[in-house]
Amino acid sequence: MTVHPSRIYALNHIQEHPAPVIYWMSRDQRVNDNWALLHAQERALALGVPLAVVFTLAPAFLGATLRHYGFMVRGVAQVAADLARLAIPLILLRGNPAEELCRFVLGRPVGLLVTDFDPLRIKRRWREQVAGQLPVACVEVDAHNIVPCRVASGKQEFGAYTIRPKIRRLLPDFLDEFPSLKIHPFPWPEPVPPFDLQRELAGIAVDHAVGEVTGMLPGEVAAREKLGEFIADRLDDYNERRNDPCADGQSGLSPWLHFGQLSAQRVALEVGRELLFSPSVEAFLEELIIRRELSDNFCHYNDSYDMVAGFPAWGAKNVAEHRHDRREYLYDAATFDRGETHDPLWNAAQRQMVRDGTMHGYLRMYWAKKILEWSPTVAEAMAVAIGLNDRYQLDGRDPNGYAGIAWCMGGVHDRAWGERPVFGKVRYMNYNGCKRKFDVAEYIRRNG
Ligand code: FAD
Ligand code: FO1
Repeated sequence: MTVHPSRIYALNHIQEHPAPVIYWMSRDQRVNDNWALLHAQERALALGVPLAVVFTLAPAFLGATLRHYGFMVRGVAQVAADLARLAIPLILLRGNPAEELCRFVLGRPVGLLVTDFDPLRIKRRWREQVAGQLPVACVEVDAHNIVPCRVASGKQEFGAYTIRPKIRRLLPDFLDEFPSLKIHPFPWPEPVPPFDLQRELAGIAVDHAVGEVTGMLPGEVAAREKLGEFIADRLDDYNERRNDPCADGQSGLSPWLHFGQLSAQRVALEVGRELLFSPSVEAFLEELIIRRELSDNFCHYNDSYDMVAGFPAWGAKNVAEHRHDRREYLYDAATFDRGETHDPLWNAAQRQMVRDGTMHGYLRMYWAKKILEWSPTVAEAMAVAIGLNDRYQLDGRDPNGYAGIAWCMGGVHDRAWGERPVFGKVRYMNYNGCKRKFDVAEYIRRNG
């Protein structure tokens, strides 16, 4: 057994049987370092049956635009080519994923369906529909977290300080090297049309108003190059430079991690290999492992992860007590979207996101907290922040985003601070605080 048994979670009570195995790839869109694919092949070899990967191309997934589908589909095209070299076909289905997958599986013998873990509501619904409708063994494998989300904790954690000891204790059991995939000896029993990238890009019915980004090449190869460059040139100074939006101090890996084109476990293995533990390595692994896996914990155990209802009790009380506070400035979604507030720093951050599909992590906090301050209600602020984040950020529609925005607006994973208008006890950030942290004028000059 190469895949740790506690990564595997049965989605129904049907036993696998000797018939072809399917890996329904969704969150972890990669061939290498993918526990779900490794498990699917391990079972297919044990059963002596063919193996195929199915990717269901959903229309307008959570409002995603051409920016996101372009990056994703180019990555899936590389997955198809890499799988072909292993004699494993990639079968592309278009339309409603759960419906199209059920239709596909019901039309042919399948002995086991494997899928990957994703705490988002929409994914849970897809999995429930598929596992409930199919007379086939369905299992989920957590290939996204180093310590599987369901294993790290059985409940919503209060914050990094409560999940950190649980994850740290379990890391030695899970942070191990990946075995290699084998060339699959049992051919898929029917012809599979080759993946036609241009056809798929042209065929996507999606909002073209947000165009593809330049400078970030999709796919596993580009992800590993980005990782190598970060480790070689920038990891050393991560601790000093990561909160300076004018310095290229963060890794920039989030788009590849979001689409699963890069495994966080691979990142941790390579970082751990290269350098003795330094403050920068510690700080980076805290974000990559603790903060990222805390976000999955939040979305998995809190079904209101993108709503005010998802706030902790003190956060909700805070909202109620300050709902009538006078807002000095009020903007609607369109004004925020155009980056036309009174604050040049906020506008510059918004424009960086619209243009580049990314925003520096420190400014994401300031950006969201100002939307809270300049919106009529917290509920509207949440909707605006999530809407803009998921429309423009290449790494949007991710548990990290929902947890990040809930942290900014409702104190999720944070503590209470001194009371003030509108924010109440939620941590406050302001322009002068930014000026103390970095060269605001320079950032505005570059992005304004
Ligand atoms: P690095 O600093 O190099 O960190 C490496 C990796 O660690 C990141 O790629 C990410 O996977 C993880 N990580 C880093 N910071 C955090 C964090 N605060 N919470 C969870 N994981 C983290 N991240 C997204 O992936 N998608 C989003 O849509 C998103 N929206 C956010 C919105 C707000 C309001 C806030 C405050 C944060 C948001 N984040 C989001 C989290 C974080 O800002 C980004 O993951 C990070 O800036 C990405 O840049 P990087 O890869 O260079 O990060
Ligand atoms: N997952 C799929 O299985 N099919 C899709 O068509 C799909 C589109 C998509 C577009 C943008 C985006 O950010 C994510 C998308 N995902 C899709 C889901 C993604 O793989 C992740 O699982 C979640 O977004 C993060 O949990």
